[in-house]
Amino acid sequence: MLADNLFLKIIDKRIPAKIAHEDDLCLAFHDIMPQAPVHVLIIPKKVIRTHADIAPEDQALIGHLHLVAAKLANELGLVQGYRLVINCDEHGGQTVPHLHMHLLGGRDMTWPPG
Ligand code: IU
Repeated sequence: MLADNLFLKIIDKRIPAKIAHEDDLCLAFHDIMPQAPVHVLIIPKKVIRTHADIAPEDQALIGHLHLVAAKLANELGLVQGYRLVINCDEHGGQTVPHLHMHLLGGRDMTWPPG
């Protein structure tokens, strides 16, 4: 899975990314094709292909991703709010097969999503 290898390469620093946060469990970096003034991807270092593959033992890890998202939203000045998105598989529009949370902010979002 080439695209999966690509996020792993970002984790391993084999390809560069604009990193917003890193700790033992996750990495957050600015999306290369931002869909909002702030568009950060938060990814677990553990390989989890998609949302449907999250296992009971990942519960704390997934909670951690949310805490990091809230911290980043605060640090990046998203005082008027933000949107978190996790795309799952084909109907969800997932293109990279490594679980990732989009943190989007800096503009009004529309609903329903496309
Ligand atoms: P999706 O939910 O799988 O569609 O999101 C994948 C995102 O990864 C998408 O917003 C891409 O712009 C982004 N991305 C990236 O930031 N850097 C890359 O090298 C690749 C994709 I490939």
